[in-house]
Amino acid sequence: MSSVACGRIPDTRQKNATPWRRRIALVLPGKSTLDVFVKRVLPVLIVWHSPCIPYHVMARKTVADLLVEVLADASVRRIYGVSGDSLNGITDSIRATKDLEWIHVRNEETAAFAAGAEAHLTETLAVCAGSCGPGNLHLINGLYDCHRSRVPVLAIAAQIPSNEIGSGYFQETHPEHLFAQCSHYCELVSQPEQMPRVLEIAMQTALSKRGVAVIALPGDIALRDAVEKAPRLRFPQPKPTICPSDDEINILAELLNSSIKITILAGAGCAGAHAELIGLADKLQAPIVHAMRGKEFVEYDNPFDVGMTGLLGFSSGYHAMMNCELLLMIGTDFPYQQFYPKNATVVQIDVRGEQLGRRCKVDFGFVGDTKTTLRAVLPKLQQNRYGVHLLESLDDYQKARKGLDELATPNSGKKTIHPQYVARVIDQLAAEDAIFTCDVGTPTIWAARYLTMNGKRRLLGSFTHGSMANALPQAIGAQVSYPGRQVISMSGDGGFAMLMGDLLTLRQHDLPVKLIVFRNDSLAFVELEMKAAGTLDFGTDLRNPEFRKIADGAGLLGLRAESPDDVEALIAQALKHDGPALVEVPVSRQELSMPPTVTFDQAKGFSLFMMRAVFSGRGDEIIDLARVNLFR
Ligand SMILES: Cc1cc2nc3c(=O)[nH]c(=O)nc-3n(C[C@H](O)[C@H](O)[C@H](O)COP(=O)(O)OP(=O)(O)OC[C@H]3O[C@@H](n4cnc5c(N)ncnc54)[C@H](O)[C@@H]3O)c2cc1C
Ligand SMILES: Cc1ncc(C[n+]2csc(CCOP(=O)(O)OP(=O)(O)O)c2C)c(N)n1
Ligand SMILES: [Mg+2]
Repeated sequence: MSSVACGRIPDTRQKNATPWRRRIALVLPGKSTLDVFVKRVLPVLIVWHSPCIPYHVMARKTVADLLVEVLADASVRRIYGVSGDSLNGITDSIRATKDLEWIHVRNEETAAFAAGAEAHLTETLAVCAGSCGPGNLHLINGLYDCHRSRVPVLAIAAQIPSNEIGSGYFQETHPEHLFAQCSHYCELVSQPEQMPRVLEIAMQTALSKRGVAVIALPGDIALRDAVEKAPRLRFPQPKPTICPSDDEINILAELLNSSIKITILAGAGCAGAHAELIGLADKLQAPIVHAMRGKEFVEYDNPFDVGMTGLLGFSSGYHAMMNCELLLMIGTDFPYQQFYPKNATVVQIDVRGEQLGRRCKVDFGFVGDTKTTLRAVLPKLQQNRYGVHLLESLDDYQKARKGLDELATPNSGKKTIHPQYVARVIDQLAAEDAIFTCDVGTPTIWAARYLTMNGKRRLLGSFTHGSMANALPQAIGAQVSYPGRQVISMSGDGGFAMLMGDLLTLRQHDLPVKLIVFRNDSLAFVELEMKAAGTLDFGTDLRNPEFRKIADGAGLLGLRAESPDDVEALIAQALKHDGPALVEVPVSRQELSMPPTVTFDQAKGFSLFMMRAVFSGRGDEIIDLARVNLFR
């Protein structure tokens, strides 16, 4: 088979080396006249004479070309990944097109998190890729996050040469098994005839089931001639509305009309239904508690907001749920059973039937999307005239809010920088439409408590999967998707260091992400858990470098706060900086993030910790803990 005959007609006006010319170069190396003729003259002749060349000679399209075309046709704009031999066919096709961008990151885990962030923010399919074996294994943790957060992501897991599968070949793994748990669909493409059908099924599955789909594609198959020549599916993404039946809506209305102390627990499933949610709370005179992933959609412009519940929550959120007669869960999968009321009637609305009753005993479950369901039930509701429960909850909220605000003080003139203050400054200085990401660890607490949402701002974390090191990669995906918006990563020093290599990606792609590193020289969240469990903290110390200098070396603006009085000016400087910037803020390590109620077990844990600490000669730490939290 001649490479010339099969080569795609090169676009000589485009980038230097087309796949076609490179293939010829591989066959005829050297700098001979013939080489010059083949490389420079022949392509031009072929383009000139292309109308005369039979279709099968001029229009060779590889499986990889087709893959790229299908993705571009479905409005995918980029693929995040790290290249590798088994991916060469795909990256080569991307190189030759203007429709798809290759976002080269330093670790495939970053690629998956970044694609997840893009999918979350844009609500469209995002794509990541890894080369065979270790390359795509690195994707897995990020893909778990995407899958569990229900964002549509396609992963391309390149595979070893198809004729070697099953031989224990170099880098051999079995992606169909490896990705099975973190995807709705995972298939090997072993024949060109499967394309683009398998790819399209994968894309459709990721979008309609919301989650991850994976195609495993051996490098040699990617380079084979495509059989089908074009995408098969050309329709806009369906957006069905789902409403409970009329009978069910009547039952729902009756339940709500016959209760007076109602609390709403609203989650991420309330996105796009803000007006309906507020209208409902008004009719029912119901306080609204939000679950963490619902914060960005529920908290803003909300006179019924009483904060979050859970270990990181507000006491007001906790009490509003515990004191109600009827708890109405809407679009939430809030996971912690101990924070649900034991004696209230529980009614749940969720678009997925399988979610009903997953977290607590549910008395009535309704399958419907929030907007459609609330629109259907609202006209059937009577105005609740009993406002006491709402007023009490709002009053509680004000007190809880005040308590938390008092912890976010600058501590001016002193040395200790409180992380709450740093979060408050970020909130105050950030743009109207900033996108925040927060690392798992204490940054999640500070984001939950101190960032103000307004309907335009966005907040991403690894809230469901709970993986460290999410904030920087998600910030990369956010900034790539929205180059004009301010993107701020609230990073822990542990989380940041875990995927720190991708600091380099900010310069590589000129992404003006702002990283605020909460440097407490520890895995502080875990220390807190250890204290609460009554064990001595162990394995949580971090001997950190100066992150500012690392940032500097990576070509970012690197800043470091030395005292509370530096914080505001430095964060402002970073936010104004025209490029990526990192602000390292040494924050106190022993900030307690007290849960809304301290359970007996937790209280016992703390005292046990203190006793053990004294016995082990670490009483100084308790004094430190007390000084930071009790006497400030
Ligand atoms: C360190 C750490 C600590 C945490 N502590 C807390 C805490 O104290 N408090 C807290 O709240 N969270 C906390 N979280 C987050 C927590 O783990 C959950 O991820 C979060 O509570 C879930 O929020 P959600 O219910 O809004 O979102 P999800 O879990 O995503 O649930 C959304 C639900 O809405 C449904 N849905 C989607 N679309 C629609 C629609 N259109 N109509 C109807 N239904 C729809 C989905 O099927 C799903 O059931 C913590 C996370 C971390 C990492
Ligand atoms: C990949 C991964 N490893 C370990 C954990 C357990 N874990 C949860 S929070 C945390 C500490 C995070 O430390 P850091 O980023 O420094 O934040 P801090 O809590 O200190 O502010 C750890 C180790 C995890 N969630 N994910
Ligand atoms: Mg830390």
